[in-house]
Amino acid sequence: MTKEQFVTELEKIGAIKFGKFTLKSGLVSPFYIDLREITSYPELLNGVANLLAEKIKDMDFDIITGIPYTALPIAALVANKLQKPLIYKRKEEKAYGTGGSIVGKFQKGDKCLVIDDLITTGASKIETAEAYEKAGVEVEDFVVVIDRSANGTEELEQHGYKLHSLISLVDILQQLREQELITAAKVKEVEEFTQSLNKPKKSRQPNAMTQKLLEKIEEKRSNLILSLDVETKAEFFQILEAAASEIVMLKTHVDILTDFDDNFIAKLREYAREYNFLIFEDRKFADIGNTVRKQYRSGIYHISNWAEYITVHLVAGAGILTGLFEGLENRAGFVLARMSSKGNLINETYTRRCFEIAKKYPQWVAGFIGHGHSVNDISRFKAKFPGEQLLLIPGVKLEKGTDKLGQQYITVEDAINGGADCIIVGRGIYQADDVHIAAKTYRDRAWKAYKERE
Ligand code: 5BU
Repeated sequence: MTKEQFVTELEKIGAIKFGKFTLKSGLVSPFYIDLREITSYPELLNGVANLLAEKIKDMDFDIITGIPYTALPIAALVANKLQKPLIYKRKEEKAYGTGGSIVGKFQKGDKCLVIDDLITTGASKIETAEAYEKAGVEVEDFVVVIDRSANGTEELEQHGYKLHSLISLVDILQQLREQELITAAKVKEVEEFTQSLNKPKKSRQPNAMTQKLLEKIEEKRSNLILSLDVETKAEFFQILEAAASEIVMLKTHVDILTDFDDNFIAKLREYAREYNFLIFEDRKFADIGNTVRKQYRSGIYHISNWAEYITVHLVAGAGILTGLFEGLENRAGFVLARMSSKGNLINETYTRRCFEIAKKYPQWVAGFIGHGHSVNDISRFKAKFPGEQLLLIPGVKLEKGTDKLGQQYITVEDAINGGADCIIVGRGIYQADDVHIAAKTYRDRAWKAYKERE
């Protein structure tokens, strides 16, 4: 089977499609490639394994792996054809039994060639390589069946890895165009889409973490932060599964969980990667610098390892920021400049002092948590921010109201029209009968108001 025949067959079985597809990342793509089902077509599977084997046969490696699930059967066949041993890494953490997460025999220092079906960005490949390297396996080369990436090659190169690809998206477009299976307009649309992913992102913000959230908002077209305040992992992931495609960031209160363990964090990060959202632990640090440093970086939760953002009370003074963030990269806080609960003790002087401190430490403050009783009240509050920090507003529901313990809710539209860059919603979503529909409703209403505000 030639590469061209392989592409023709892929198109025939619907593994390459053109249309409008909402990706897990929330982006809408004009094309979709999914090689999962080639296992149902022995000739295709064998054909691609032959093409890959031919491509890599002279490369220098001792063992082969495939990234589960899609690439694993392909890699098994390639390994067999070249008479090389195969290893693989479990996708899920093992709950019991012996041994680590790598299956198969290897020696420390073995050079492993990694096969994958596709590449979009290099991030997950780099993570795989790092996991193998931790176990003593060396990784240098990646081979993918289809390179549909914008800049995966460069990204891998920056980390010292080399990407080889069998077929590129450009090859596919060219061939299908020649066969008149797609229009010239479609080719252009696909090219523009991949180029838009590739655009160098200009930094408009002094704080890289403010910028990071802003970019994610635009990329995912969502300013919804879900506050997932439930007590068991099972419930947590069930709700997350239903809402993940709609949110830009997930807010946790990790200490609410009754069955927290390290697997929770691994799984949470996997979701964050797959569904393209950021992680925010609402820990509300409030002690002296020396203590918060330990609370943040140590203990059972090791929050600084996994939460990109945290919340911070400045009641103890500026030392808390140094204690938390000094020496760390890609971490920032949201300062509680106002709260949503009735009768809270924050007054205007306190809020102003928060802004003054944040002005001195722009590198550690991505934004503020705030609230207000009206659109104007919130707008006036935001106008006093010392820089371009973001405003996140909790206490948001579809209708105004309160709960029995003093929480005060404003509407999605009031929050956004007042200047919220993101809304934080908890019970409005996770207690809904249909979590997905609720999340989508909040997301759509917030996004509409946000775009109309521009
Ligand atoms: P709710 O279920 O939408 O009321 O949850 C709101 C979440 O936001 C919850 O996790 C609170 O701890 C968090 N929150 C808040 O409600 N009000 C505040 O002023 C701050 C945080 Br700060």
